[in-house]
Amino acid sequence: MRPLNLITCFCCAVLSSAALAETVKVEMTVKELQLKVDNAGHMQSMWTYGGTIPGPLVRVRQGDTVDFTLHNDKANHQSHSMDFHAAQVDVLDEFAPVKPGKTKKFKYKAEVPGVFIYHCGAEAMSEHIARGMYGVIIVDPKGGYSEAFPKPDREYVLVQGDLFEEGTKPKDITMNKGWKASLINGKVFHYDPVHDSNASVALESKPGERVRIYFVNASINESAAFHPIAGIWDRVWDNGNPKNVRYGMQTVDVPPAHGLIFDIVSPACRNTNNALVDHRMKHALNGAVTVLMNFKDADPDKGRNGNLILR
Ligand SMILES: [Cu+2]
Repeated sequence: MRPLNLITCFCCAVLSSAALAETVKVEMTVKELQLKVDNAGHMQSMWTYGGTIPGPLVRVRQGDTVDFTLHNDKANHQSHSMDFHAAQVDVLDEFAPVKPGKTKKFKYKAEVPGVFIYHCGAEAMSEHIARGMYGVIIVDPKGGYSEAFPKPDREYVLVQGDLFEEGTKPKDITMNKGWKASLINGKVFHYDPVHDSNASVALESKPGERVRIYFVNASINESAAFHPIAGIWDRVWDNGNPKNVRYGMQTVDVPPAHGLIFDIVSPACRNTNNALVDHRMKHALNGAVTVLMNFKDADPDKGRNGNLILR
């Protein structure tokens, strides 16, 4: 697979320049494999783009053309597909399923800015998504940053998904039977050392920094009520589009297969912590809590230099 830093590295420069639209090559290989789904290392049979949940972050600028290739590894047992929510194409053509051992290519122009999910649409779609076949594409606005859409100090991607009991039948998954936990970037309580002593990673920033969260809900049936405990969302952009701004929000519902941008600015005068939660308690207390630590010695590399998804 093409190293993803090739896809993500140029965009910081792009936002501040008047660069012409480019063609961005994106290549992914579907892998069906055993994956760690929590911080203790429990494995479960998952299906993935490129071997991780979520799949690789794709980042382009509004107006760019995405030149996409999907390989379905010949070791796989299932047909798979790619549905980019940032694309305006033909569901029966570009998004058609690809058999094991086959490859599919298509191109599209990313014309609408925002944060979009991509996911598998092969039958049964609920099972393919619930097993981890999703990721994020950020389409940065061609107008770049402005007073209305300020440059953040740090950026993180959080994708919430489902975890079902191993072996749950597709028709039960569709009806949410066998649901057992929420995943954040592929793991239960991934960034929450408060609820999970095995968690070793949290989001970090310095006091007073503007932290931008690209939040995508990949749960198959239920919305996520996204709230920053001990904070208030400074601004929220629906679908991540700079035109869709709201100020001073506490809890914002994110429906399945949708994405929003959330900015939070911590008090500049002291160290603080936030818990970024899905305030639906059954989700929060089963995995959907992310700790954001705001302190003077925050890691300068976290949330920067293409390091948006902490693995
Ligand atoms: Cu699939």
